[in-house]
Amino acid sequence: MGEISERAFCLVLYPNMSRGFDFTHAIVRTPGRSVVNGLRDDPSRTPTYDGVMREHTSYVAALRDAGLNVDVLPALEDYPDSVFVEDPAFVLPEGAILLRPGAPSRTAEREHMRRALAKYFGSALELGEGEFVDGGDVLVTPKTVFIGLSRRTNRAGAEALAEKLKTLGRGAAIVETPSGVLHLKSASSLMDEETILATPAMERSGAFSAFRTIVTAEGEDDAANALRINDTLFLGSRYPRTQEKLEKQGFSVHSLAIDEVAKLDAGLSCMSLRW
Ligand code: CIR
Repeated sequence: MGEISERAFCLVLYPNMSRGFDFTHAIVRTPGRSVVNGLRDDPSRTPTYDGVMREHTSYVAALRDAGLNVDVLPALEDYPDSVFVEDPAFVLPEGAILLRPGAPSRTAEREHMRRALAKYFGSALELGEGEFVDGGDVLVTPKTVFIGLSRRTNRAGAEALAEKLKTLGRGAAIVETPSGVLHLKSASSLMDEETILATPAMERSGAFSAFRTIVTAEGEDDAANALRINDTLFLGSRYPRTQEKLEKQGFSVHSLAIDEVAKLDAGLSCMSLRW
């Protein structure tokens, strides 16, 4: 069976089964000038507003080139981290779930996201009081949605999200995020249906033992927040040796500058919500 007919066959049998990187839409948010005050582990690393804007503009253009219809929301000056739209919500073609970001300064972002998502999804499911999940801790793969426990995502939140996912027809697995990183997806991303790019610590954790893993090159752990969209694999341009590894495995890599957003502990996945 050819690749296309096999996929069509699977979609008829398992309508919720997707490859995990087939998207038509994305939501992004323009960075505010306040982005320079965004949360970060190392306060001495402050990005410039112009630098973040430049990287964001290239990112939006790249998403459009990858085939997405991109909805650009206006900046929210009161919320420095609101450019990282991946964290307050989680979306699938089947529906949207409003999450509850684990950082108090980001709590209100979810109400703004509720309004933005209503246009596409009507009402969204939502996590309750005390159920904290950042979207950066949620990794979609064809059969399982992985939810990482982290400084931002607690067990109550992960379990509540797993329940909501069940109502959307998706199975979930709750895993530990390696210490020292912000989110599960700071340490892992989906390259294709069966391959995960992972940091050495993530690989050692065994969370993705059912997958083929490609481990980031030495000293390039942050490369693990890559982003596959349709046929394009995006990787931060600061990681030439990981790029070489991926290319040796047959991936064609499109590199994007993320030097400024990296100062805010962010990478490629955090600047969009995709479905
Ligand atoms: C934060 O600490 O919340 C932001 N400075 C970075 C968020 C990155 N989000 C993501 O990777 N999904």
